[in-house]
Amino acid sequence: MTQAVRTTCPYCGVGCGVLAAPDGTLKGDPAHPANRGRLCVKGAALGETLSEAGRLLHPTVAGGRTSWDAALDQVAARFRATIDEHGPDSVAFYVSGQCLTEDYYVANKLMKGFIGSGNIDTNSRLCMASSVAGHGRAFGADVVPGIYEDLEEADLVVLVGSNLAWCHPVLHGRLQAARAGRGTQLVVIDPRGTATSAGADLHLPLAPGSDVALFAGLLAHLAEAGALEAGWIAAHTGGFEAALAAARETAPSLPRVAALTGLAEAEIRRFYALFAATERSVTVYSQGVNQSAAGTDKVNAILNCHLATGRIGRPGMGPFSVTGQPNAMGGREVGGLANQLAAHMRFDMPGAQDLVRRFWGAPNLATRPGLKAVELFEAVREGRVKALWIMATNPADSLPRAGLVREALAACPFVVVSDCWETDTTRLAHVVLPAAAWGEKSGTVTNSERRISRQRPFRAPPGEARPDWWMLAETGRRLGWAAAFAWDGPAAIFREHAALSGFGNAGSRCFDISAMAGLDEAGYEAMTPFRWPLPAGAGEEGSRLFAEGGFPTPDGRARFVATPFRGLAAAPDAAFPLLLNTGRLRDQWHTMTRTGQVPRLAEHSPVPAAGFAPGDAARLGLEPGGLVRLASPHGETVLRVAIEPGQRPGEVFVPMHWTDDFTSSGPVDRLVGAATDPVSGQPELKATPVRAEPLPVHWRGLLLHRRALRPEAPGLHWSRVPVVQGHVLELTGAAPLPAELAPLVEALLAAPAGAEQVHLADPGRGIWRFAALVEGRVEACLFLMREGSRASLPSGAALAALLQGLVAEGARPGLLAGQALAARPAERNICACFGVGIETLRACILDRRLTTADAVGAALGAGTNCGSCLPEIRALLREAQNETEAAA
Ligand SMILES: Nc1nc2c(c(=O)[nH]1)N[C@H]1C(S)=C(S)[C@@H](COP(=O)(O)OP(=O)(O)OC[C@H]3O[C@@H](n4cnc5c(=O)[nH]c(N)nc54)[C@H](O)[C@@H]3O)O[C@H]1N2
Ligand SMILES: Nc1nc2c(c(=O)[nH]1)N[C@H]1C(S)=C(S)[C@@H](COP(=O)(O)OP(=O)(O)OC[C@H]3O[C@@H](n4cnc5c(=O)[nH]c(N)nc54)[C@H](O)[C@@H]3O)O[C@H]1N2
Ligand code: SF4
Ligand SMILES: [Mo]
Repeated sequence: MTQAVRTTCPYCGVGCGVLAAPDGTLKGDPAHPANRGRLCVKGAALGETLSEAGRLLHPTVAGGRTSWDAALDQVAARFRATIDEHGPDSVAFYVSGQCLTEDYYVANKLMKGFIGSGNIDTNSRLCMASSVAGHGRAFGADVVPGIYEDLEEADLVVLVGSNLAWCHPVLHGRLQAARAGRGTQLVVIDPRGTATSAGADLHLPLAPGSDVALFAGLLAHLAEAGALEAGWIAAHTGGFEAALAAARETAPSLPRVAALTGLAEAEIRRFYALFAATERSVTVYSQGVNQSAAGTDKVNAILNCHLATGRIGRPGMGPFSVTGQPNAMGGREVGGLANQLAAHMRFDMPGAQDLVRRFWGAPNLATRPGLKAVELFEAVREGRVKALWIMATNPADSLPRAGLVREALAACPFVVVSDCWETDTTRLAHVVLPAAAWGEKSGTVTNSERRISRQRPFRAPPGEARPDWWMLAETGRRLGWAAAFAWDGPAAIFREHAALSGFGNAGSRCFDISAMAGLDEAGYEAMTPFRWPLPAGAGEEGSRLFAEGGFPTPDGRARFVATPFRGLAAAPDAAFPLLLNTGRLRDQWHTMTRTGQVPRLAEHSPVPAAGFAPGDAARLGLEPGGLVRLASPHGETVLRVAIEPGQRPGEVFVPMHWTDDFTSSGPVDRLVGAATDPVSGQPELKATPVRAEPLPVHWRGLLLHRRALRPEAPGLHWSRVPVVQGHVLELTGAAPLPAELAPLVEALLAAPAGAEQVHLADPGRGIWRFAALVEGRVEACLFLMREGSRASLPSGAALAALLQGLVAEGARPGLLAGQALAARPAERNICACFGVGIETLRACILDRRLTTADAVGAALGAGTNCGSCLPEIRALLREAQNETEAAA
């Protein structure tokens, strides 16, 4: 590599361009229109995820290493035998918004076109399915009408169920920069106070699941306030009267909206007035909307308000579903959801099946939708699906009722998993296929604003890892369809996908990139990011859509959808009185296979915790840093307690990220219920009734180890973070320390045979320290401390330093007694780039009377690199200002 390679970040749907330089450094691509050179903290740390340690290197069958030929022969033979005996619907693929479009296209073609079943679904079912369904109902197709500039050109941005500051940080940064210039009003609608709501002009902490009522009330208000765009409604839409009538039934009055949403009338009135008065309004929505048993209605309730005001497709106006995964959109474009066919065609569109059948030369084409994710795993558990291929997703941790999902996988006669790392899902597979990862594979992704960008390789895959499209195409050939799966690389697949998008289209489908159908290898190599639609002959890339109507419905009109209000799928009751809300943290990505390897990304939130409102914690007897047992009808777990002032009373928030690899708590999805939206099939992941009870803490400990241990002991709770050359586990004991410590110490220290052991005990003060060395190198180190002891544990960082270098023989007795190991600075890191903690920030702001984030940056460096911590720094500035004002 002699020149920098232009590629795209593999995390969120903002789709930032990344430049990989020949010297191995990565930075934001100034030429990419999504980020113009910026990266958030996860993107900035991508270089630290490229280690080959822990990668899957070779195909395995039943745990034993084998060749690609043998593994793929086995996959094809088992799928063939199952299909022959039980029919095509007895097999399934479960894929992912993290597949590249080319991978996705091949998977969809193989299942729907040639195996002949609709049984391919994707983790987008957990992510965007309600938006897809809502767009389909209103617009006739799954189209996001806006572009990123709209967030910068709006006078009002409403964020519904979106923690944009943490989940789409670069887009949030663009919005904040625009706000500084034009004073954009920001309204955040989220039950929980977040880093996003902290910077808003108005935060509406509505009752979980009540969005439909709030937006029904808004539609009714717009009608009353004379804010409707009657001419536009008449020219470009249908169904308005029925939708308004339903809205008025749900929300006949402000007090009624207040009762349903739990909000104060004054704050609702303020929001409604702002929306009615501001033409340039953008409503951004995400998982607080989608992941709901009323998700599709939530989407349509929002779309109704934009259609009623004609605020769509014009600068600074429109509804905007921000996508989660890097290629959530690409998956929807190829038709990767079980109820889609291909290229934005659905099974029920007249002529669509015939068209796809002819284009693919696929006499076997599936003729009806397949099973949606939750149903699919139900079918696996019941034995109706007998062979399953999972690709680029980790359902053993990320699907609701994860315990049942694991049972399903364990019971399934044949499970294939392709991944880059070992996961809780690969452990349940018969065949594990090592996939090439980001930086090693080539293809395209589509971001939230319909922009297609290249991912380009800049390093060779380790071992025998291969790209996903290749494994699928090889399987297709082995199943007897050589000609249909004969591509020589991703460019050929992309050309075919582009051609299908234009096939028999003639303007009937928005998704059309047929201008790219003739792209040769050099053209694919040189492709610059472009936005669809881009039909053959188009002069320029696609931009905003639908300002002048022209919806892809039979009559060209958009549809208002009546959205009667219904509550949560399962409401809290006496047995399970709290609601479990789940979601994301700033510095982790999903099930942590990549971000979980990076020490500095662990520092922001090192321990999985359940966040309670202060009043609830007090009532339940929960102490910060203590342990809580959370139980739902589906499962239970033990977590650390965090008190979060922004938490809505009656709710507890648990991040979705942790897995069995990182904590004894395991994935929170073991507790989460699987009630689904009747239209989209998307599960309600943000509202499961649970019960919480405190557990006693008898002792605490820290374990440093070169290996990623998963220790077991009675009452032991642990969580692991990576450090340079090893791991640190935080230990909390819910059972008393045994009188005889040795067995516990032996189990935790897991010292290699023959290791030299050093220990330092002070039972009087209730603290014990142990180390194991091999040839002068620290192998493991353990600190145990009785709860209530006046001693303290060292910081993980101080402990981690022991892994560096050799310990001279004479120094070994004193190894565990050093000054650095004596005390633990209780600081949480806010700026991951420069390692600046919260107390340092607070002190500096107060001492130097700083009032702007720029001034903090100048003083401490914090916030001057990726900017992911700026929302938190601004919140600290506001906190300091409030304190100063209160004191004055
Ligand atoms: N750091 C980071 N960024 C990510 C990801 C990641 O793993 N880590 N994942 C990416 C992916 S795939 C996705 S899908 C996106 C998700 O991005 P977001 O949707 O922004 O993230 P979440 O934290 O899942 O949920 C957003 C908010 O919905 C709120 N909420 C819960 N119930 C309700 C409700 O009934 N109504 C309303 N209005 N709000 C509610 C929650 O309190 C939460 O703050 O993030 C993407 N970006
Ligand atoms: N309770 C709760 N559950 C949730 C959510 C929530 O908010 N709350 N959010 C849901 C949402 S929106 C999402 S998107 C899902 C995400 O859930 P998952 O998709 O299960 O999460 P990831 O950890 O991103 O899994 C991706 C897997 O693909 C692997 N991988 C990475 N690159 C490649 C590649 O190129 N090829 C292959 N074959 N493998 C690769 C990674 O190592 C990882 O194991 O979780 C859902 N589950
Ligand atoms: S905002 Fe961050 S995670 Fe999302 S694409 Fe950009 S750099 Fe990647
Ligand atoms: Mo997602």
